[in-house]
Amino acid sequence: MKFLVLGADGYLGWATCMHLSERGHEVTGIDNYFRRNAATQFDCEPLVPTPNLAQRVRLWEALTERKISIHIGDITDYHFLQSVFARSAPDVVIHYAEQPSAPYSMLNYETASFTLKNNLIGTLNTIYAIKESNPDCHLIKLGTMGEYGTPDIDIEEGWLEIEHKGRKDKFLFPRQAGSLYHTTKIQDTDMLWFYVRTWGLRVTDLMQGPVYGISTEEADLDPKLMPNFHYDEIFGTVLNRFIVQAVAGHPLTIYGQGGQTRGYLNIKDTMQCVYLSATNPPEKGELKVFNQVTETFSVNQLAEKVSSTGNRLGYNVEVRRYENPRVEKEDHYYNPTYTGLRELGLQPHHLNEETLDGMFEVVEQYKHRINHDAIFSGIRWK
Ligand code: USQ
Repeated sequence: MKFLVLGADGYLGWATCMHLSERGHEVTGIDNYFRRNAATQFDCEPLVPTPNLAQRVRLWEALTERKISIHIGDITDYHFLQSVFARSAPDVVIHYAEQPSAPYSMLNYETASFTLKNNLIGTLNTIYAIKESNPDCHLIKLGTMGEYGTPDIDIEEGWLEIEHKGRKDKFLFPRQAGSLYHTTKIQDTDMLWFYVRTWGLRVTDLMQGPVYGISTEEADLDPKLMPNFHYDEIFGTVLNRFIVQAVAGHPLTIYGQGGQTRGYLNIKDTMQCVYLSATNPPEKGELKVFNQVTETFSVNQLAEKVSSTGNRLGYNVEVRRYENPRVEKEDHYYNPTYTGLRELGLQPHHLNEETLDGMFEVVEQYKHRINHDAIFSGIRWK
């Protein structure tokens, strides 16, 4: 298949490019280096140095004799996006090219407005480019479990059948986000569903939970191919942060009571999920939705796992409760369904001692690069 990966320089985008290329597919990637530039601006570089995309593509080719084509540019520039579609003629587009950070979206007016424009116009442009170049093309869009929020009822996989005054119909499951970033993902889903109904596009919307991990089959070939592992308050996800904090001798930063529960997955499973979605496309005029998580944990449970592994490995891990900078429930019901991808063949990598040990080992190697100032400044929701 011919794949176009939007956001090819990101934590998941680059790993996905290699994963698809390794399986013999033709891969083109686009990135505007937003995250690289923001990391420089906020002095929060990733833990492991990541060469730029052109350098990584050259290294990948030298190691595997497989080519990945790269275009540096912005998908909110429609003419740029159209020109890449014309050259690469994709069968599948994987859309990761969004501002992915909840704290960034809540920093100030400029970052809020950037998040809204970048995420919504990027999605609109992708939809138009597909319609104009090849309406049969399958769009795989990364959404987030955070679209559902933390309702006091079970979370279904995308859809909910409602019976009202004796009649029944199926609707998108109610959504109520906890940040402006998460809100843009809801707006994306609404936009996708509208164009699926109106233009008959094929779309898979992946409701992904926070991802952790640094190792993938392909990235393990060379440290320069590793995903850009962030541990800072803006771009780091909670488990990756906790491991770096444990190694750095910084207290684990539990926000509030730590009862916040989310569905998590290993980056290796993101690769599997995206690939399974690509090989099981929806019909024309169908929106498939999968909840892309493999297990659920509270923040307290993650802190407990990291501190017990860290202490076993000889780190003296302190766990501390910080006043929660976010507005979110700290003690709530959480029971999402996530069977769709399992039914397609997903073999989950659960969060076990071996995975944690592996992450500690990599973080220890790059300990000298940890910037303590980037760990916690308390970006407040209000
Ligand atoms: N948390 C802490 N301490 C920290 C960092 C986070 O207690 O040092 C808590 C947060 O308050 C939250 C939970 O851990 O309750 C998860 O936070 P996170 O920063 O790992 O995840 P989040 O901001 O929700 O966003 C991340 C990704 C985003 C993705 C989302 C999936 O950055 O791109 O969409 O996970 S989900 O959370 O399911 O919406």
